[in-house]
Amino acid sequence: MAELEGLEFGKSDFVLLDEVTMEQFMDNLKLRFEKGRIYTYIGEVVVSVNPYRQMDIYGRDTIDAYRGRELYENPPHLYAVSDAAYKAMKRRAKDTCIVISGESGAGKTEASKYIMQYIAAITNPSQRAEVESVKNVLLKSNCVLEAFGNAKTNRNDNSSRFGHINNYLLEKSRVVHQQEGERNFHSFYQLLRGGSDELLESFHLQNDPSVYAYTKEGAATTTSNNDRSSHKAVMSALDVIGFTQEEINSIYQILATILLLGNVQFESDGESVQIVGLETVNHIAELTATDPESVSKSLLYRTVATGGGEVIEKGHTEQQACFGRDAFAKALYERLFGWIVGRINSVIEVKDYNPVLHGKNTVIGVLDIYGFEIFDNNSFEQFCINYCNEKLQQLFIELILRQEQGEYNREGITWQHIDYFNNQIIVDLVEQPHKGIISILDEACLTVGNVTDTVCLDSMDTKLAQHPHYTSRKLSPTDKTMDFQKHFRIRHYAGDVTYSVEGFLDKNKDLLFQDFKRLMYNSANPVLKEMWPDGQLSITEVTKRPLTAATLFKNSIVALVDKLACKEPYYVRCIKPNEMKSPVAYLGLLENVMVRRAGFAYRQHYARFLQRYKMTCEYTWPNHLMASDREAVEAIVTQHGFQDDVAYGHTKLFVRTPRSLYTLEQERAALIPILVLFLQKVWRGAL
Ligand code: AD9
Ligand code: MG
Repeated sequence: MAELEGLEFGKSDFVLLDEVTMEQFMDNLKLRFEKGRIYTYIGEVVVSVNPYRQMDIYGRDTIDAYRGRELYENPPHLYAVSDAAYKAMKRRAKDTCIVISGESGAGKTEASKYIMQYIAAITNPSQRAEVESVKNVLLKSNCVLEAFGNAKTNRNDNSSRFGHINNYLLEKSRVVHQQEGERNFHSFYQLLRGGSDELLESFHLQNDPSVYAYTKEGAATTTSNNDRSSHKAVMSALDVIGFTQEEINSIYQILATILLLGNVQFESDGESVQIVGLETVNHIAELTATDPESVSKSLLYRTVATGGGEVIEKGHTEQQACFGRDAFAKALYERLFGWIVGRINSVIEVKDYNPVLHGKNTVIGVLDIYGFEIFDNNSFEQFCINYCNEKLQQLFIELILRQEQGEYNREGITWQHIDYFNNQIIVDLVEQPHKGIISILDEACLTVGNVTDTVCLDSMDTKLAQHPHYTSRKLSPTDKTMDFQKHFRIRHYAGDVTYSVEGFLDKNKDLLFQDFKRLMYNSANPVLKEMWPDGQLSITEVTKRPLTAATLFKNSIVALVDKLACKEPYYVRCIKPNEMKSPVAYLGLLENVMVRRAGFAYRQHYARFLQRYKMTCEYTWPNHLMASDREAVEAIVTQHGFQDDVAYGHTKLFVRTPRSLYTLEQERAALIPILVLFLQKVWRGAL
């Protein structure tokens, strides 16, 4: 069993702080981190600080120490909550979910890997064979999903750019454009740098990312990922997971198609638009098993249904053609990624991505979702990501309160009302029908005519001027950090974020002409065809008002929240060591401590409590003679004089203020060395 922590490591649970202030919280967090303790609890929530170095705390012996134990029996660790989630699932046969949040680079993905590793390791040997194969697929699928869903960003060389539940959350704008210092998804560089000469030649590709419009921005950027060796690992992982050779070929053909598409250029003679250099088009047709004329046509024209039901072809302007090409490239990648996730899911045979299978139907889902993003320049992507976090934060507070309430009810203890900041008002600002930002955006997108980002911003400024969490430049003209033409600001739960409205409308429209969908559906490659089922609709059947990106995103977040709401949640909150303070604020950690302490800070089963503290009371050491454990616990509480600070539940003792418990802990800590000496003497005597 791992050694118990002494007080020199700070308080292992923030609930035990003398006072819930930012100062005390930070002091404790820093002290523990300096002493190499990267994990601390808030009740059952794990707060994790990224150590940025290999820690010797994930080995087999550590796994054994945590297996089947209660939270407080060992120092705080991811393994302890994993075990709690596992036990909850086993005992109550309920789906559980471990939600991991925190900003980019804070360690979410690493944490999710350790959790999966732990659960796989402690699994019942009778299910081993089945689990072994699932585990193998999971480990391999991580490698594949990281190749296709991760990229180098300025915050993290291996940043996950997708939410694990639904591929709407893939940051597909990255396919065609990246910020300075960042890269496209790893998969492109892996193919270009790691693909064999024959393979690249058959794809009409050169082994140089700087040649392709979509990869050249990030080509020079060094990365800790070794693209060449990763390429081999991904190929073999795909094979192990069960992708056929034909499927693997198709995956890489699609990547090649996207790279070539990016290099398609258009020119206009004032009347009509042409493609520059038809060779690339021929190559694209070859790779997608379509014909060059159809490819050209879909790049240059769109089919539209007139009001009278007549179908006509309309030529693009040069700008429209470029826009269409990029939209096509993004959609190709998004569907490819979604299809890969779907295939992996079907191999694991469970509903969600990333779960560790258990029993027949119950699962532990591990949700590693991107955290709040506040950059120098925040765009549509940050707007969506931050809205997602508002929703999760809301669920977090709600569920924690509900869990507390449920526990009090089960134990027959009176519930007291707890006041807390409800961020519903910010969620409403974004998603409310007719009035919210998404609605205003959608309205602008559906308006015919020349609606620009600035026009849309005007409309937002007018409609939301009174909202306490919205700031318009017009109402605060002295604010020099905001540009009149393009900025708006949201006071998020996490803090203020200034968004640039530039590109919002295009990104929200996310318009993909039906012609591209039909082109792909008519491909002779069955894998590609499978990814584009909606290509079979004729133009008159296509709904006139396709859902916008923001609305699709909203729908998938709502579905995600619904899914989480019926699972038993556990939380890991990740923080970066160099900038601890603001995340502590925006993850609502202090609030979390307060909620936890507002009622009863601490609760424990009578038998467990007794086991831990019986040495501190003469009536209970070494054994008690009372009728029940509960009475024995009452004896301990009374002897220490905090009987007014507790409530007795059916099976558990509830302690209101942590101080009472803290006194008990101190006494226990002081007694342990004496006890050890005593036991050593007994032991020697026995020899
Ligand atoms: V992002 O939102 O996907 O951009 P994450 O997922 O939060 O981000 P990630 O898990 O990728 O961050 O961690 C970033 C880096 O921190 C890793 O590549 C490791 O080098 C480092 N890290 C994170 N957690 C640990 C850990 N427990 N031990 C050692 C760690 N290193
Ligand atoms: Mg990640």
